[in-house]
Amino acid sequence: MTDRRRFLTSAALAVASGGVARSALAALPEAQSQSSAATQPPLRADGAAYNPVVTLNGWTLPWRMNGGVKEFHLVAEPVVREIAPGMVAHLWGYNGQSPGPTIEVVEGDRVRLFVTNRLPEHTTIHWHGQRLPNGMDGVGGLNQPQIPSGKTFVYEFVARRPGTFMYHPHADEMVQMAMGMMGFWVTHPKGRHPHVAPVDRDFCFLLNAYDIEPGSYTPKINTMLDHNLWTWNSRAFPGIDTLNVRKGDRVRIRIGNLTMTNHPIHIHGHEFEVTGTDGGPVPKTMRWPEVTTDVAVGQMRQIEFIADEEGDWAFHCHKSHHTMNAMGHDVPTMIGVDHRGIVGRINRLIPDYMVMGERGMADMAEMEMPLPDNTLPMMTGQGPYGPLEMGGMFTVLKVRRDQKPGDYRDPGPYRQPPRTQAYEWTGVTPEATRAPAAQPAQGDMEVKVRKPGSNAHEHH
Ligand SMILES: [Cu+2]
Repeated sequence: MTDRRRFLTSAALAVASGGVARSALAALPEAQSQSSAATQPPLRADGAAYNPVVTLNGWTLPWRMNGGVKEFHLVAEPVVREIAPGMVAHLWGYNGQSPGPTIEVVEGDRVRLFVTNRLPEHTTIHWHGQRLPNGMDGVGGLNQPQIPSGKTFVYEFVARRPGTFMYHPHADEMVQMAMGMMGFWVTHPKGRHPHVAPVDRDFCFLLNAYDIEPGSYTPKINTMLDHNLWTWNSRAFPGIDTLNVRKGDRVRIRIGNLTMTNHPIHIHGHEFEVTGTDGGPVPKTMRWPEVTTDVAVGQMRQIEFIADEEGDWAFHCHKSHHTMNAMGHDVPTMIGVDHRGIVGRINRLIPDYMVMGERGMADMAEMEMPLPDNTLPMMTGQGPYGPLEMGGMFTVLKVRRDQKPGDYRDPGPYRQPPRTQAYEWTGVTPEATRAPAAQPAQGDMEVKVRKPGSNAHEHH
């Protein structure tokens, strides 16, 4: 499926021995590519003093050393990305994926990045948050000419500041970012840093969003806010991998937002501190506990906590529309509407009319609803106790006593110890005080019927 093992081997060799022929070093570094959307294990370089990051549903780009310079090769190109099982999107990205691979270096490293443009139009790369020479900042037209289709440009600078950064085009930005072009950059501190703690697990992902009509494959690039796919690293629940950690681990999660709205990221069962932004590490005296942090547009938030509560803990964006997939929008509220008797009459006009949401929307998650090709159900995912009724920006932090250090595999569902789970009350239920029931409107009734993928029909 992938040539990653070979890439890792050749990268490791290059890192270990510098054992690449002088003539080869005069050429471009091999452009390595990844075809799997599964989380790849961390890229451990020989002799590196840092604990490498793990990119959720992504990977880290191997490099080669050339005369003391770390060389990377990014290729901007059209890619096919699986958003979740059952749906693929035609996006633009880097080296086979959207987002592109994570670039991981150490403070003080001199970095040379070859950027080859295989898109049908020009592009550039802006290195969001970095201190660098003005001509390396990547704003097309302002700092450099755009990189034409088919050409390769070289960026070179020293990673001066430790921290978490992003990269993305600064050329036809609305289109290229709506198509999925973005990636992460992590600069580890050189030696011990007063505001950067060593951690046991270090995860990163980008918030992104797409508007892809059910049944189609390419995002609508002009959508500003009303996206129907809210994704982490171009994956929607249940396609987002879980964050698997050992009980007692210090966990760092780096979250960058390159969507066009803010995302309040929320964790269950633990409190965290924001230990860094794209402006750098936050001094310890300036941190406070949170369970939700808003990641505004163009921001990065780095959160840290001790994972000391065993279990399967939800981890998600707190905007409820962002934990839903396509088809959840534009549905009228039906709570309290009694459809009995009406469905039969409507069915004579519209044979496949279906009642949606007269008791709430939870039925949607269980319903065997026919979907158009290449789309995801609005509420989905199965847990050990039933449907999760989630989508979009949702995953699970799995904390386990017996997860081995460095093991990122999914340990499966958590089994609660006896008498530690909510249970049904089977004793006597006292009569509760109730508000008077709302009276349904009498007389004429207006019913609005909508089918997925069709225009609204109104019947009176
Ligand atoms: Cu959100």
